[in-house]
Amino acid sequence: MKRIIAMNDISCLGRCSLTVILPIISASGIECTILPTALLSNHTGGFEGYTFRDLTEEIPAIAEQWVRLHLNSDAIYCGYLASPAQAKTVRNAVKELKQNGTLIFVDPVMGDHGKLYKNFTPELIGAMEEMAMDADILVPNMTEAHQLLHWEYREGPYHREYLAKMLKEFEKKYPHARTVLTGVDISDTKIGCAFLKEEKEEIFVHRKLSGEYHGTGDIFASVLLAGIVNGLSLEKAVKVAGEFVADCIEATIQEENEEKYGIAFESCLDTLKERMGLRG
Ligand code: PXL
Repeated sequence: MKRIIAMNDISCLGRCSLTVILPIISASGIECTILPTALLSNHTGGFEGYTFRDLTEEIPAIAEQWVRLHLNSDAIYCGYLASPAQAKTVRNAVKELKQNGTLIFVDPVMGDHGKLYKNFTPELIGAMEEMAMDADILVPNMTEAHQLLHWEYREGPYHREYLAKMLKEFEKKYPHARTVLTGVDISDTKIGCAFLKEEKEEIFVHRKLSGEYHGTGDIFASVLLAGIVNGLSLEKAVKVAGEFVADCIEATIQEENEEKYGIAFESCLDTLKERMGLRG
């Protein structure tokens, strides 16, 4: 069975980070080995307050133990980082655990809708830039993409030329990575993803639904990575991830849950393997 190591926090309430990554990767028929970086009562957006336990100290010990066990992995997935010190520790752990052929997948979680999440200092953003340098696949949303390039934030809708320019800039600044821009506003009714294919920008568009749900980026990224590890092309994996997110949001709207409680992806989990062209 394939294996993905997911280094991310556990936000106990609010459906994001490991509480969505783990079930989605598992439901895609891939073992998900988790390395929790922090424990929070809930995510840092939308709720009044949160508790936080930093698990940075545990990371090197866990990574060393896994090296002793010769743990192999098809991919390592890194996301939310709690502090610059943690970023350094996570980068070291990735270096230790990476083998020939391990895909490094970085979701540079920093903010959304033009705003940074709480706690994101310039130093932490700098640490995220360094992490992005290690990525084979990098999946910033538009808020994060502007940050990573040091561009002033510009709201959508985004035109093809702007996205092409941005992607070319990513190719220059992060030459090692294939960058997929996510959650790209195309129009009032359409949202999509953009990436370069043979030097030309490709834009995948799907329907935009109302609501700004927490954890959307984590769900998209988990399906995308699971699809790639299952052998789908980047194009096909982007399409599967976009459609999955849209279907989950539709299911969520029917439940009339508040946006901070995240996307009700549970009812769609059993469709993942089929979407990825896998049997049973
Ligand atoms: O989904 C991104 C995310 C991950 N982890 C924590 C967060 C957020 C977004 O707010 O607060 C702790």
